Amino acid sequence: MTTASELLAHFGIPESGDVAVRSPIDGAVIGHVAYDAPEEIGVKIAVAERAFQAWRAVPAPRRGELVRLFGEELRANKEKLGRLVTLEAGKILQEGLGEVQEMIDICDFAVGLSRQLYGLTIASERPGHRMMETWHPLGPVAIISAFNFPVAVWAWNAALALVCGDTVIWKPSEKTPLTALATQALFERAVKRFGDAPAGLSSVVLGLADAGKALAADVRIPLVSATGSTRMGRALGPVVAERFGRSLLELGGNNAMIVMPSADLELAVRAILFAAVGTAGQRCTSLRRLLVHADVYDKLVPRVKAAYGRVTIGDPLETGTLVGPLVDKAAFDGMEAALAGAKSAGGVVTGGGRALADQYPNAVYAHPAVVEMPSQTGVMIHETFAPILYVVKIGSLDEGLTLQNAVPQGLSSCIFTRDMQEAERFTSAAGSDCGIANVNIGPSGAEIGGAFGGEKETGGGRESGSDSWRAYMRRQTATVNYSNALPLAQGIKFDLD
Ligand code: UN1
Repeated sequence: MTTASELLAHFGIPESGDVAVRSPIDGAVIGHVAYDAPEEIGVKIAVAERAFQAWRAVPAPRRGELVRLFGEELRANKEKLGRLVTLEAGKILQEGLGEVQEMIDICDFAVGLSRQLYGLTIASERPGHRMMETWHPLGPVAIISAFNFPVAVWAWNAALALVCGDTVIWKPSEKTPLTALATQALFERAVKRFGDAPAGLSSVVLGLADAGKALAADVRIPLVSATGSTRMGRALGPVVAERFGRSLLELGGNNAMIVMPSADLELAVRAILFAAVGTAGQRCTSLRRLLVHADVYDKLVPRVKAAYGRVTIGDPLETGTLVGPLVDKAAFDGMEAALAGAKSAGGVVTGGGRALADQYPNAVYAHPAVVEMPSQTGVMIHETFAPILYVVKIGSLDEGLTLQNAVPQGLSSCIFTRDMQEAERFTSAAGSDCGIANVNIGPSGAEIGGAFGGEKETGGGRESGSDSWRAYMRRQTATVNYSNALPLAQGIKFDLD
């Protein structure tokens, strides 16, 4: 069993600083860090700007080589970094390892991408002219990440940004600074092996909300990519917009599953369990609303409750544990408040409440809760970052779709059905309004190959796969005249005689 201090020593993180970092597993102090003062943040931005001047001139496939080396470091350290994720964020080890795998996958994706940053050539209306679209590096990118995916979401952004020729400045959640420092240490190992990379391609800024705000407000940072709550996005987005910066927001979700009569209920129960209680309900893609057709309601819901009853809650490092701790007491208080609200709206709660309080007096474990609601009201409209699954009975797919879309968030969604027409309707223009729409798969656990993100209060940003890389580059339309004349567009004549 590797301890936190052994892991910190392995990654070369000094145990100094005046801010204690506690593990959500048992509340024990697992390290100390120091927050950056405003002047230090300013220096890091200046260094990132200087590094960008050099990095943008390095051929993209060569930039990809650095990301390839970083992927190698991650492969070699998957177990150790995954364990540190579990210690610091509290997710079970399987999920900690999965998170590092997601980093490795996006590195592989980015290496391939480094030879595919394609632009278009466009037919010019003028003779002897060529028109083209070129994608250029953008500048330093600020990445603000959340506690629940303390390293993978940074990697989605950083791996792409680096092959695109940008530099990155990372402000991790104040709850998870150690995994950020460990990741940065692995990145620096890759830089060393790479040889001639400019200093300061990536840096970590530690601090509270003010540090994020300082990055959001700085004109030297053309893109701010922020993952977290809608509240956080509402505070940061206007700061970036005010200076005409670009923001890429991945905010709250309130993800639903529609279960239709033809569904494979066995599969549905397994998907519900992973999506609703996995990561203790602390994914932005966690399943929060289950919309079940009346024909199968009495078959499915008791099975879901029975499965909940068999879930092992406990130490996330132990094999067999499916539900680890909530990140802190505030998360538990939020869960209690939501359950009280649901009850007063007529909800019938199964589960909920604190677990293992005697064993872990300084940590917070919760029994996942299933809440049968008379209708989709009040608390269900809000995202509560905890393992609460609201269940509502529906009479038709139309009703299910209406309810699914009737929340302010628009991240992920899914349907369980074997009916091809229902599945196609769900993913059609008139179906789910979310950024992610799955058929016979839960709403969480997306692969890196697709664009990740959502609509409405989720913020509209897209990270990770597909053509998300374009957000990290500057588009330039260039027209070259190789003739001896100067024909004007739109046929305009503008001559002296
Ligand atoms: C998040 O919770 O912010 O699809 C990201 C998923 C993961 C990423 C979640 N691949 O659940």
